[in-house]
Amino acid sequence: MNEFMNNFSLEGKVALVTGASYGIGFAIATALSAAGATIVFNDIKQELVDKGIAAYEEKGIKAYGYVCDVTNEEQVQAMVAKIREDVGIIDILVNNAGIIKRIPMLEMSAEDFRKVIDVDLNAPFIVSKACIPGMIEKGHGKIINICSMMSELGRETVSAYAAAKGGLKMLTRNICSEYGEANIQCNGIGPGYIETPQTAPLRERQPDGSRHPFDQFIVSKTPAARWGTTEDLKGPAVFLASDASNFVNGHILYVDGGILAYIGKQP
Ligand code: NAP
Ligand code: GCO
Repeated sequence: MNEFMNNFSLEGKVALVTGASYGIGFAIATALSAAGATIVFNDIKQELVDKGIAAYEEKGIKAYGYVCDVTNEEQVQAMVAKIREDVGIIDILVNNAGIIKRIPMLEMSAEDFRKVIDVDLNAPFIVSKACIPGMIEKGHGKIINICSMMSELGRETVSAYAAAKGGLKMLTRNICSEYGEANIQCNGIGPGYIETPQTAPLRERQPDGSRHPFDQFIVSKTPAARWGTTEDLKGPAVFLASDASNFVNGHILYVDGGILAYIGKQP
């Protein structure tokens, strides 16, 4: 690789991607691995961690998997300490783990609202807080928060998710503000609508075999005229995890096919 391209290398770096047994987290982890990083991931269930390890092995990646609920600060602190023992200090953190509950606000319980906020906003705070001391010790660090278009826009039934992802955008900017001096860059990736298990209900074929109305709506609202795939997120993730982005801080990089820039086709 020529000298300039070495800026995108993650050789010798330890990357923790939360909730990365499958989906966006898994794809981002495989990309960071391809750039040279050692991959560490977690999931809530041992069976999913085991499945994840096998899935990484199928791609020729030796990943380190840990059972940890990212909303539980004690578990997170213990996991980060164990990772330091087993693998090393975490250089790159991708706060990917997330849930969504699509419920009209007036039908949503406060408990359900809190659950979404807990995973999608409180957990990135908890995991970042656990990883930053090690990054300070090493003199560098990269934190990538997986935000969303809902960090900018609302829509029916996703009040908790939008509130959490909007908050995650501002947590990203605050970590940037508080730890930029320690050579820690904290940025976000804001995926558009991506084909993963989380959005499967929005793409289900109708009984008559036609496409889901929401599927058609998103394709019409996206200049790229398609849903994103996890492949689309790999390059942006490697960029934000690498030295090539050392002066990019507090930025949310939207990977959305242009949907946020587009008012939509005249009916
Ligand atoms: P996904 O397929 O539902 O995967 C989410 C992952 O997070 C799963 O591995 C899940 O594990 C894990 N997780 C959930 N709660 C957890 C917890 N408390 N502790 C540890 N792990 C936990 O979702 P995805 O589509 O890949 O999305 C990944 C991230 O991208 C999320 O933050 C999501 O909000 C964001 N995003 C997705 C899209 C999209 O269109 N798909 C767009 C923008 C942003 P379990 O299986 O054990 O629950
Ligand atoms: C929804 C979708 C979105 C995507 C993503 C868009 O119900 O609107 O799940 O929220 O997951 O966050 O960026």
